[in-house]
Amino acid sequence: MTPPVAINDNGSGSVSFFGTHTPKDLVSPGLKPFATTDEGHVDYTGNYRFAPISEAQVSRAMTKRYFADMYDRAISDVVIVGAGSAGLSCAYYLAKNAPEKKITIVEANVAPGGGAWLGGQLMSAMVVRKPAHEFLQEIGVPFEDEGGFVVVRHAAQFTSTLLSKVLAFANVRLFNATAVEDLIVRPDHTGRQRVGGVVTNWTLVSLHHDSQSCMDPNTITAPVIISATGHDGPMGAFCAKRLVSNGMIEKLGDMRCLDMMRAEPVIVNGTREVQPGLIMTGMELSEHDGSNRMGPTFGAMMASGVKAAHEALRILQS
Ligand code: 48N
Repeated sequence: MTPPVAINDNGSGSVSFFGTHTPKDLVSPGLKPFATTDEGHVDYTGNYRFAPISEAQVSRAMTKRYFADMYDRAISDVVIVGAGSAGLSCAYYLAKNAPEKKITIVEANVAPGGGAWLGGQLMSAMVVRKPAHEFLQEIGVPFEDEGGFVVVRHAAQFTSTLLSKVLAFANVRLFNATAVEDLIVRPDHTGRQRVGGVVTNWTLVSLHHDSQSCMDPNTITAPVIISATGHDGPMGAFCAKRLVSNGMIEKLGDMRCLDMMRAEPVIVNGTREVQPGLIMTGMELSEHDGSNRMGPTFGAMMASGVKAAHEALRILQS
């Protein structure tokens, strides 16, 4: 890509911008670009102007990057399915501790974050039991200390902070509005069925397979898949359910009733490779194993996500 060059209005009315010449009728001759006053401040008195651009430049800026990412991430090191609190906590720990690994997150919603934008019952405060609050300290989210637990004043502050940290890692790519609609499963060298990747499509396509035929998907292969698809929503517990329909497990354990004290340690300690190549984390695990839900406390999601990252590193290094 042509390196950005300084804006230079050479008086001819044509401004060379990022190495391409913009038609001079787009830039009034003699006007300072970016509406700067003589003192160098931005002029908001009605003279505000943007540097010129063409529609093609915008489309190419988007498509070049998106499809280059799709091409590059067709083979990833780790695919994380679901960008909720467990999936994002996992992505953070993995990206930070394995910067050489290509980590690809696939999130069905347009907005990543899953159930962590709010606390419980659409109330904004987020409760995190100790010692999981150490993850909040790690990513720099302030909280109020209540003794055995802490409270983040608005769950969106946790989710947006974590998202921004995850997306800042150079080895992370996020494909949101993109659904995993199947798994890639094939025999490994021992003949055992191994999960070796995911099958994806834009979510709007995945939700409309019944209205159109032959909307074939895309694939991403990777030695490790981490499923964090939660327990609810239009595609909740997707991979757990697919293991059943693919005959790899007999049936779902089905999430049990709420028991806050018991649920969180069970989810964290139970985070593991549930099938060769497939690690499960967060609330999807309660559907797979038949363990209790914990309700509106989120420490187990963070700790389970971090444990899933440890499991992934173990597999990648074995
Ligand atoms: O937030 P969730 O749903 O899942 P977790 O496990 O990260 O966090 C769960 C947590 O929010 C709770 O449920 C709390 C603790 N409550 C417990 C309780 O007892 O009620 O995130 C899952 C993400 C969502 O963003 C989905 O859109 C996404 O996964 N997703 C998918 N993305 C891509 N492909 C799919 N097939 C898919 N299915 C779900």
